[in-house]
Amino acid sequence: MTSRRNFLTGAGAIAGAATAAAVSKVAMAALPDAVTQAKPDTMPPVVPNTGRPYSPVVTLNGWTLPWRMNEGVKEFHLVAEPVVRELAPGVKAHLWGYNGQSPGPTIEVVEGDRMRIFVTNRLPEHTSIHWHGQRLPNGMDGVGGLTQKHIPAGKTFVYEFTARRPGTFMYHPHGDEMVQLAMGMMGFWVTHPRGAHPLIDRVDRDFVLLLNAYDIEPGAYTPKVSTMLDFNLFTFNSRIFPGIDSMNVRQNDKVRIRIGNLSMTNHPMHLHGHEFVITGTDGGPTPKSTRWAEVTTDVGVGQMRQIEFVADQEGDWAFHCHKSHHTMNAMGHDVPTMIGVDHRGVARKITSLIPDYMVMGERGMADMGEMEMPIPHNTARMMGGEGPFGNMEMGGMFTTVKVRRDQKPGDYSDAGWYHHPAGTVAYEFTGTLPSAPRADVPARPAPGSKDVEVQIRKPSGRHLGH
Ligand SMILES: [Cu+2]
Repeated sequence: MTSRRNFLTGAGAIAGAATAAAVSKVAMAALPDAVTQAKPDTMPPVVPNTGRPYSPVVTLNGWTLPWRMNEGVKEFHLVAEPVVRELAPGVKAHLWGYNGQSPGPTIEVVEGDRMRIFVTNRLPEHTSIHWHGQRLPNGMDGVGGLTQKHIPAGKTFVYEFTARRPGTFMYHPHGDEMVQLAMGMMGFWVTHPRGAHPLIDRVDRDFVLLLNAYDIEPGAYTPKVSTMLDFNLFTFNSRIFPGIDSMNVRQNDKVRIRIGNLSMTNHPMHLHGHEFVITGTDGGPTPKSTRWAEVTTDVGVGQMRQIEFVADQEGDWAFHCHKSHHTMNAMGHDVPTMIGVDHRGVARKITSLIPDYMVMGERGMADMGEMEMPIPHNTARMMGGEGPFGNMEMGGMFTTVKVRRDQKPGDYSDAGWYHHPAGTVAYEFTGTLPSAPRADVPARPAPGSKDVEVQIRKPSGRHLGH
């Protein structure tokens, strides 16, 4: 058996990894070590020291599963098990995942590799793993009941197939899926090309992230598993901003971001300051003639997308889902629009009865980001993330691509906030304002005016049918 030292490919990258304890001596004779990772940090790329060479990916707030070579076969060991995932500093969730984390570790192989994947089930119920997007023998497809027996609790099954095409893939259970996906069981898979490929460029940075979502009530630790649409925490790799690391790159790096969606809704993913092209979809690399510049691409449920761009503009560029409730997160449902409604009198009366009563939203929701309303323990702030200019009022599917001239090649560390050249930041105008031309609209009544009780009115005349 390969020694543990050899097994930990790129050992520095797996610092903090620990071997799962409860594997029997008999099992140890055949099973590869089940390496687990306790920390939610972004681990550096794992440079392969056995098998075919490739340029490794970096999993945002995640890690890559080591393997051992066994007579030409790459052997991996996934353990499906309950995990505690830190969603953001101070917020933990009791999820199900693989090898200590949700999502599970990223699996990286090379086109043509033969794999043997041991899957041990330490969940309280049966599971299976579907290798989403792969060409493989039907009986290795992982659909419980259809192509294999479910893996009972406590048992280990073996999957064997060859990586037939390069591309971006995912893995997830195919049995009791609504529960097991809602609990966080999923992972990423990258098959690198065997050599130079006409449609796959060499890139300097190759990031991977899964889009997922949870429904965890404020103060609770465990997701609700019967939720169909009303998820309240939208995550990259089971992390919410400001718990999501930035993607740190060197100026003029060619950057690839691989995105997979295993949530229950689509996510229009948007990059600031650069245009990207889609170089890969579920079916592999896209023909060059189909690539056009975008700044947003919708990633549907069950889909994978690869975007690529040259990071030629220095700065801290936002990268986020464009559904605003997915970036702000945990917005309460059924909150009425209060903008423009003066309810100070009402609030005063209610406060005399309920001292903690707060009226929200009168001037927009931005006050929420700074307010010190007591929230239950282990609850994500609705809008958070302190930036160099104040609160970013984000909380979910949001992070940044930090482009720096002096970021070293291969260095993934966070250089801190961008230092803007003098005169390049939006600033306050302090001169005299010319009067702005406006349409002739009636003046708004003063707050408390007797002749108007409800200040929000539907437009009439031109907006028939509203
Ligand atoms: Cu979204």
